[in-house]
Amino acid sequence: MNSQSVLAGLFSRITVVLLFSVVGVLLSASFYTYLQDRKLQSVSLSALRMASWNLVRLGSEASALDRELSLLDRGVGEPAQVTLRYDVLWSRYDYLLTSKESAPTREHDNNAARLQDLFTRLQALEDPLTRRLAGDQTGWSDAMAAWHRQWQDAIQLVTDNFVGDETSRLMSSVEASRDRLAKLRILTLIALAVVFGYLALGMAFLRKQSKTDPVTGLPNSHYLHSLGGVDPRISIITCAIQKYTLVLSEYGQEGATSLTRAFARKLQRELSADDQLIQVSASEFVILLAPLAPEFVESSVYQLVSATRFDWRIGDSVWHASAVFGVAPPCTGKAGDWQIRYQQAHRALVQASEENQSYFIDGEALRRRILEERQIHAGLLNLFNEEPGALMLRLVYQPIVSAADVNLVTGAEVLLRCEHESLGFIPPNRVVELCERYGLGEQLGCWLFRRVAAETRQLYSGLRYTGNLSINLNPAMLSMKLIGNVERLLLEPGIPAAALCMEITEDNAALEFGNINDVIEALHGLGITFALDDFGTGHSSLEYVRELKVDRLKIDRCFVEGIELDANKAKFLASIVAMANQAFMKSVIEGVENELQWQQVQSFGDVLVQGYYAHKPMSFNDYLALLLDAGTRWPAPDSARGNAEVRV
Ligand code: G
Ligand code: MN
Repeated sequence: MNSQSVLAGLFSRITVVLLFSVVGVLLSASFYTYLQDRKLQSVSLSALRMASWNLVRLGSEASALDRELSLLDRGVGEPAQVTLRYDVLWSRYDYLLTSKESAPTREHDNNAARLQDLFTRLQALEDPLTRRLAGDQTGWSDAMAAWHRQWQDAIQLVTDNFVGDETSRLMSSVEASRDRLAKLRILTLIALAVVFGYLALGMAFLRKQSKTDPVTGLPNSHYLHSLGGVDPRISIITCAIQKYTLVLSEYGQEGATSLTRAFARKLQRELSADDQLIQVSASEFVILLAPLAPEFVESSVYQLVSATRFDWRIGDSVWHASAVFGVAPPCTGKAGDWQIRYQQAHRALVQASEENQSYFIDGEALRRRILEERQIHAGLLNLFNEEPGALMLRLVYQPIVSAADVNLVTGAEVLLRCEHESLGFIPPNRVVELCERYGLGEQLGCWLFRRVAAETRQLYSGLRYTGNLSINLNPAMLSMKLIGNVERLLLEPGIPAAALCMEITEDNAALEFGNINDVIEALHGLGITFALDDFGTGHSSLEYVRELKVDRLKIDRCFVEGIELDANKAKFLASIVAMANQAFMKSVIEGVENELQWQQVQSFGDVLVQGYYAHKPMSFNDYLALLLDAGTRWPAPDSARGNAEVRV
């Protein structure tokens, strides 16, 4: 953590700006020096060009004039040649003093003044020369002497510009400039090397940063994806914090972050130094569990499950934190791709959380179950879309009789039977639970309503039967939409409301009592009754009995078991019936399987009985045949309501 903050300081905005400014200054300085050097070089070059051309011309032209003047002086010269040479030299001075190209020559040292002086002296020669050419000798020897001096000065000017101090000074300043430039280049190179190193360090830092979670400092998903492989003997465990989004919505980002930290700490405490904890998202971790004998994997996972089940305090409130785990155990056979094992761990986690388990370990059985579930799901979709499919659902009816008379059939409970082409019979609870999980609960309920109406309407229209139809409601049905569904799918096709009894369980009523009672009341208004199913198997049964406005209590068969052998058990069942009576609820005793139990139940008075002793669940045709049997009695049509026998 400390080295991280040092690194963070190293890559702060100020450091970056400072470093780049230094490099910027160095670069501009060397660019400036380069320009200076160019200028210096160009100056020296033009100076040299001047010396080697214009001044060379000046020297030779002056010498040519001197030659002609000497001949003239000896009386053999040709006047035309003298005049020509004089004019040429005259033009040369004029050119050097006025032309643009000669500017560098003039600007060098005091060339301009020296040239001007020489030009004036040449002009002064014009008069004596004109006179000499006309044959007049006066003042000629003075003029020649002046010319010799002048010629000498001209040669000196040429010489001064050729070699000597001037040129070497020029050269040494070029050298010095080159030297400065070389030093600056080295400095710039060093600075660039520093920047390069800095950038390399920065990149390494960024790479490390990108593989670390900023909240927990744990390796993150980038790290996970960068893994080339995972030893097949290592167990891959995925872990998800439960209801994380709820924490986020209740306590905000800060609260959620502190929960993530708490989880990371709990997990870390459970793991050894050889295990690896990776955080793949705010609420998900991956654990690479060091090689372990397969039989110990489950206990390790169990430890992780219990370690991550804790009361997390935030502000004044307490959150019951927990996590779900999915495990890919050590690979025993041929080592496959670790990514596939990671996926399997993930699938186990999803399955565990869907089935409300705290963990699942991937294996043949789990994979088969997931596959089966997919097949059932596909079958359900076909069924609800009225397409041909591999899953068949049908209804069976289990008659409910009066304890006073086993032949008095007061109604029947509609039960679901499921069969799959390749999977065979499937427990209806599994199908119901699967429908709930896949969001098909309401569709299943509607399918069931339609089917019940199609099969049983003839009982109520043709036979004028008044017995009950008890229908199990799955949780998704239990909403205000139920009223419309019941009206449209059951009442409109011709099932009398008074015949309908909706069974709800404690599990699916584990919502707001108020909301459920609203639904119950609305259906009560139509004349439909309700039963609390599987009474006694849940956790808060009595509260449900008190709170829910149900008409019947279906006492679970676990209370019937053994009543024929144990008087206390019988008394206990009797007291439940008494309690139901007190609450104005009719009791339906489930699971009466034999004669002795039947006799016991009969002694409880006015109760209904549903069990194998009276009837097993049967097809609709068998149920119809039973009702039509001479020995069977039904509740009388005119006494359907208020009759103690059939209180619906
Ligand atoms: O929980 P609910 O009452 O909806 O479910 C009734 C289930 O109990 C049906 O699946 C039915 O087959 C079963 N069942 C009905 N009567 C008996 C019985 O006497 N003994 C046993 N073991 N099961 C029964
Ligand atoms: Mn039931």
